[in-house]
Amino acid sequence: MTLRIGVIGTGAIGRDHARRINKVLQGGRIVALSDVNIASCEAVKNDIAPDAQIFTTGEELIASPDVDAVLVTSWGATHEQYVLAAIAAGKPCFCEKPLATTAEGARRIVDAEVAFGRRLVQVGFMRRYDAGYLALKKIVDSQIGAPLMVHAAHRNPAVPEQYVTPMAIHDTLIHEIDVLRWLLDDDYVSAQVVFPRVSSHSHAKLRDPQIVLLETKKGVRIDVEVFVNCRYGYDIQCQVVGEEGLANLPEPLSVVMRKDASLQNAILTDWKDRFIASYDVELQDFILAAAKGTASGPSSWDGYVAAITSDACVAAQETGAIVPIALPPRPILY
Ligand code: NAI
Ligand code: ISE
Repeated sequence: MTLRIGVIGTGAIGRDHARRINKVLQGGRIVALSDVNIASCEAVKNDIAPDAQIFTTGEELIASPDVDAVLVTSWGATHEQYVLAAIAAGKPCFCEKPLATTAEGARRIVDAEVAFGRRLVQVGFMRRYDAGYLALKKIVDSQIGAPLMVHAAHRNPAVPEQYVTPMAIHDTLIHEIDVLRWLLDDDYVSAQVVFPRVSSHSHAKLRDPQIVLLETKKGVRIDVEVFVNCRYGYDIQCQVVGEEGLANLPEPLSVVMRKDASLQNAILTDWKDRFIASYDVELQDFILAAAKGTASGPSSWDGYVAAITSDACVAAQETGAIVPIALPPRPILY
């Protein structure tokens, strides 16, 4: 059986996910598209999904009897309404990060899924599927003793003009928020944000770079540098220091060249290339689970915890204080 998939939001990542479903992965086909910008739907239909029907609204796409499962890849603030509609229709739903832009919104999704009684939602935290992070986790779980500290960095070469200070948390750091709690099998108890000197490549509404300090229940101390105008490339670093040794996230494969009296290897510049294989694996996982009427991988609960942590980090940005993070009890569905 081929899973009939509808995509809501056909911008950068919606288009890329549609491409991988129709041209790379097995078991799924894009049959429906929706976007407030109809021209972007038409472009995806022409280039990638010729047999897709275009719907005026995401809700109509979700309700269509021709759609078995939904990808929500529109702007973050619109995710909640579509994920709730997919749950109400009983259809599996892959939602890009963030699950919702507030913790209250993410909680409404958790409550709706719990009331439905079966997992339907996978959140697009693709790093859990990344070969490098999986290899790092294996070492952290078995080789370096109890983790004590994590030093991480999330660097983008540049960001659009509309990217402002809180986005460093809910658009960018949110990947570390999720992947580090998965890597350490732990939860956060507090957050603090400190600001170094501002880069001259930033602008008035963006304090860049930032250093986010997180503490976990087990007492691990984490520092994450978020630097979104670093210029030199798209660079994701993660080092876990344990009682018996330390482990680094592997660098992406790159040829080392000796030339003109220098030693060089290229650094990627785009998240699409850095995590290309992880996006493939996460969506293949979604298709397999959705064909059975359910979802696996990062859950609504993970999206909710990320939203709570994200809110605490934004409060920490605004106040300069150490902000406590408290999680409600986890429903047994998760
Ligand atoms: P984008 O701006 O390129 O595309 C978003 C699309 O959503 C646009 O075509 C826009 O017209 C459409 N849209 C906005 N409101 C809508 C609505 N109410 N209904 C239907 N369509 C609507 O943005 P991009 O970069 O593709 O990001 C989309 C989502 O994916 C964001 O939540 C972002 O955080 C996430 N993302 C995740 C990445 C990852 O590494 N997992 C990487 C990049 C983005
Ligand atoms: C973007 O939305 C992503 O999710 C990328 O993975 C991240 O590196 C970037 O900072 C975000 O803007």
